[in-house]
Amino acid sequence: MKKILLGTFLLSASLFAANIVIDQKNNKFSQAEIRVKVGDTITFTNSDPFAHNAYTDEENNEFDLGSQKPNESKVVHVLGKGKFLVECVIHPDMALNVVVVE
Ligand SMILES: [Cu+2]
Repeated sequence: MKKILLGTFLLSASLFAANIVIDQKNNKFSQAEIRVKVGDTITFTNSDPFAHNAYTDEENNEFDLGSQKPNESKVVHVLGKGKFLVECVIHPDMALNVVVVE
């Protein structure tokens, strides 16, 4: 019985994983800070008519989306707890703080 309950719980947890959409528009990320959970996904969509990028060096969630063309979306999986800064290598003023709450 315990095993069945645990299985149900894990299935429910994955069903509740959220996807947060962040636009890259007017040389900004559409939000300055987001709160997410491990297992959530973040979709970065370039809504500008020129290339953007998104990356972080934070060791638990390291990623680099490379060059994103206009209208291109790329998805990142939140892998670890903590707090990190996402930047655009092309536009150093672009910043998104990500707080992983659990
Ligand atoms: Cu950019």
